[in-house]
Amino acid sequence: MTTPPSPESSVLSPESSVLSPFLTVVTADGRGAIGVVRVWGPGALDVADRAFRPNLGRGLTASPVGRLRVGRVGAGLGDEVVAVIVDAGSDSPEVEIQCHGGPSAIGLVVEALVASGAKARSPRAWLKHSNGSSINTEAELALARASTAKVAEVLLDQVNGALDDELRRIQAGSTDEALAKLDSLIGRAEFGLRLVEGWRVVLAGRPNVGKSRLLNALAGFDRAIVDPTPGTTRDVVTIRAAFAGWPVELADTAGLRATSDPIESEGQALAKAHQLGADLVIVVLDRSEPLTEADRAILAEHPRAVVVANKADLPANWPERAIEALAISAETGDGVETLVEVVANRLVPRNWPAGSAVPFRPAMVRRLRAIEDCFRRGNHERAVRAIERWLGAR
Ligand SMILES: Nc1nc2c(ncn2[C@@H]2O[C@H](COP(=O)(O)OP(=O)(O)OP(=O)(O)O)[C@@H](O)[C@H]2O)c(=O)[nH]1
Ligand SMILES: [Mg+2]
Repeated sequence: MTTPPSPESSVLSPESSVLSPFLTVVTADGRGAIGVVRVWGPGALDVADRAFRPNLGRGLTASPVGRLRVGRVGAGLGDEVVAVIVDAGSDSPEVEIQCHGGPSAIGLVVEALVASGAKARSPRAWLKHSNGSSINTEAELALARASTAKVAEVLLDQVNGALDDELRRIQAGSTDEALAKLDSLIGRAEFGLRLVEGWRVVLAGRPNVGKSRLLNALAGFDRAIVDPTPGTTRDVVTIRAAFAGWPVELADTAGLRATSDPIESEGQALAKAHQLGADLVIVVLDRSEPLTEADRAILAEHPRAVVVANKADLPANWPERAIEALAISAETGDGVETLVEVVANRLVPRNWPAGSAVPFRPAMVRRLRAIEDCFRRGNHERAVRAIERWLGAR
């Protein structure tokens, strides 16, 4: 680490652990058009001032709050940046530096700020300092990584205080009201947790029924190998997709049948493990061939599965009503859209009105259960205090 050029305007040095300001890369990892770095905490203005070389005029600290300044930051030529003082208050001074996106430009800026005396901190730490409750912070972090617009909508509601407000109502109401509200909140947790992690859907069926073809049809591109040879898929092949706007990790698995091939049977063990952990299994049957014992065994294993009768473009080999299944053709795409709808409705059976409180982290669900437990035991006081601590925590 290089020492900053004599900081006359400040007593801070990079080593002063108590007073040194922090820097946080606010934009997500990876490539992007711009990168945003915030410098915050005591001494933030001085540190940013030392790192910033204006194209025109005096140093950054001479600028009023909100005025955009163009200049450079970083060793050598550095990166061309826009810097702006967001808050000049002595309590929480803060500077935003907008540089080019991508790891190398951001790296240059971060290095220069560290050399000027800032310490790198996580986005979580920055959000915690900036305001809001711990729920608000978690929601902003989750929102930054939201994979679909629908997920973002629900998380934005939580950023705007839907869950905090519901907790306040629980705190203010009677024990009975609190218990009813907690019950429905906890009932939304399954949905909330999947918003962040995605739902897991797995294709299952005997070899050659068209699982891989269906995965490709749902993906919209050829991800898995499709071949008339039974036992083609050995590994679990996954794609990320959105079903009616809900994020799904869709997995294709090895076809299930008796086999003496050790690799194939390893693939089948993986397939079974994956199917067990799934939120939903889609059992694929081949309607152009007679139903087999293997088909029936797989159906019996997954009584809650969505069942499809694939290869509907070929002459049928069993009557439509023999089994309750959705006729589709992975080859032509017929019925695939309906399948997507059916799956989405199974994953998210109901829509809560906009602005609903939704817990979306396992720790939140644990907290809700603990609070519910207090109310159940008649310990109203303690439950209210637990909510207070939660809402007060940053
Ligand atoms: N006509 C027709 N053929 C299909 C359809 N779906 C799949 N196939 C064909 O059936 C064969 C097997 O398809 P795959 O998708 O590889 O089957 P799989 O279930 O993944 O098979 P394994 O990986 O061996 O378990 C290929 O030749 C596909 O082209 C369909 O809807 N109609
Ligand atoms: Mg396959």
